[in-house]
Amino acid sequence: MTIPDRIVYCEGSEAEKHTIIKECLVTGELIELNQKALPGCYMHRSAPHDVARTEHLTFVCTARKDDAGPNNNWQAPDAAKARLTPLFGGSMQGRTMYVVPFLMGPAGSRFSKVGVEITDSRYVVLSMRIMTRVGQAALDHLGTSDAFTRCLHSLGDLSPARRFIMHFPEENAVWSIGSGYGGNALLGKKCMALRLASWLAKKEGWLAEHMLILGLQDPQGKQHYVAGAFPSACGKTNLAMLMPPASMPGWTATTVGDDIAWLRPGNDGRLWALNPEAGFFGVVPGTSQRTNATAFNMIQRNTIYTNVALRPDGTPWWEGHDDPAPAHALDWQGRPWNPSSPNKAAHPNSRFTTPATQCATLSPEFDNPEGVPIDAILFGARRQRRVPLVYEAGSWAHGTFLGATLSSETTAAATGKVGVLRRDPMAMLPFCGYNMGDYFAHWLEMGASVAKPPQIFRVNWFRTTDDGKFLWPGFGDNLRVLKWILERCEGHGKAVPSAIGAVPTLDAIDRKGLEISDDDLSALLKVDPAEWVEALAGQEDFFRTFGEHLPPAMWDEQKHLAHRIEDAITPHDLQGRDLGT
Ligand code: OXD
Ligand code: MN
Repeated sequence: MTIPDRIVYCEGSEAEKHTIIKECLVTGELIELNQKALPGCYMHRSAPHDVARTEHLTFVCTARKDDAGPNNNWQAPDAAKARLTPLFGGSMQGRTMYVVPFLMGPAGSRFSKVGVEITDSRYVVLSMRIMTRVGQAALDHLGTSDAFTRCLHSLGDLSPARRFIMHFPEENAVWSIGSGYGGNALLGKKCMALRLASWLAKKEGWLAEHMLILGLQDPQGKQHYVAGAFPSACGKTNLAMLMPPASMPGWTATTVGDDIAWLRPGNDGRLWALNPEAGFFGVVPGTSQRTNATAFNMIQRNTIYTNVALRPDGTPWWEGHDDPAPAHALDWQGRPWNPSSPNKAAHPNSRFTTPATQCATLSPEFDNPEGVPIDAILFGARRQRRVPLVYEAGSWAHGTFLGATLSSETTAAATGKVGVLRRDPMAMLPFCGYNMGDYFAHWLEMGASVAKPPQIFRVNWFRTTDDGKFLWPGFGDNLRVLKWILERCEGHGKAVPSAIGAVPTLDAIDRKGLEISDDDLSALLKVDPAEWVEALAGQEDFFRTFGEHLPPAMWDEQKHLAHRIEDAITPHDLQGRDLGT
């Protein structure tokens, strides 16, 4: 169909990598960075309008529209292919087709899945080599089976007018054309490991989630693991590489994953998680020694930078770098830039692609074929108001409800306006490959299928004062919140009930070495029932869009919440009224 000039079957060797890099340097797909300072590092500049996921051009193509749900764009599979076939027709003429077998998950794991991506982008091949296990490992895992995801990708002409990312869950396939951007083009990631995997997971009794996985060893030497769902560009990579503050000695944090978790019931009645990826595709701006030294250090070698600024000495720069803005540089589009230029030097969604093995805090369990047992699940989002720093669900069903009602202020990781509040259940709105009503039901079933499900918490690092200042320092200090969460999982940790869930008492958050006033911490933990009344209406409207697919237990949770809010408001409302008569 695509009529390439040449076909290369990728085996994943170092020699193959060097050949492809050399070709990229000739074609301009890569620019060599200063190899003394940054050995093995290269920069890629994308087409200016191809810098983020394009959700409006992303489709789930199932025979029945209802199976894709109101949360997905839908086309019938035949219609989708009829639309795409002419676009793919001859799309690789004059180009090389790369055939890339890849494995998601560790070799030898019952969790792991094989895909094969056909692509005409060398940048995609090099990125897939970092983000997945490419070559023999995949073929060995597959053996004689034909259970692999068929991934077809072409850059096409890179025009958004002819860009589509179409998923065919019923035939375990994805066709993507017109974009070279990570989430649209590295088909092992969002397309396979989330959208298609979520569909498979529903069928097979597991969960594919947009979650980081973090290991925490407490000062007593006990090992814990938490998984956390946060929308794109809300700090999953920073949390996954959390650096315990000096004032909390004895804690060790290790990184299992920063974006995707596959969770399965274990034989011990717990939920076990692994990271199917082999690398990190992280947001560059804001990454510094100060905010995330682990990430900063891990991107000093063998890293592909996309859409960052270039300094005269051949090193990259971005907003939020430790170094001050350079007097002169080239911006992410290669145009001359200086500090008085009106535009940003690096694109807000500029990215690094780097092997997980370079992460100094990588968990020794990273490659464990069984994954790690999860103690707590976090749902987090960017919310300036209303949502407290942390609260705890009373049950798995309540926790599922907290996930289902998650909303967040939008970021640059997807095209569209930034900073607008949108619903993003379980941070999976752009990634759930089927009807989200059925997905909530599946969550409920998964909780019921394990004897000791993780405890579920909602967190919000982003609450601000009225004049827009963050109330919580975030980063390493998030360990103070995680410490309380782990205490709650162990059956202690002080909390008070509120209308929305259990909230820590002021003295329950470890503040040793942190300067934060009682007033600020109270503001962070405050639950104002009146503010939640408004949230209720929005939740109802949202739930209604799923019709019959929404499990009744979600409506029950919603009603319970409405009652608790009403109860919390009533005495307050009555205060000051003349009740004597
Ligand atoms: C990502 C995203 O790139 O969520 O991980 O957009
Ligand atoms: Mn993501």
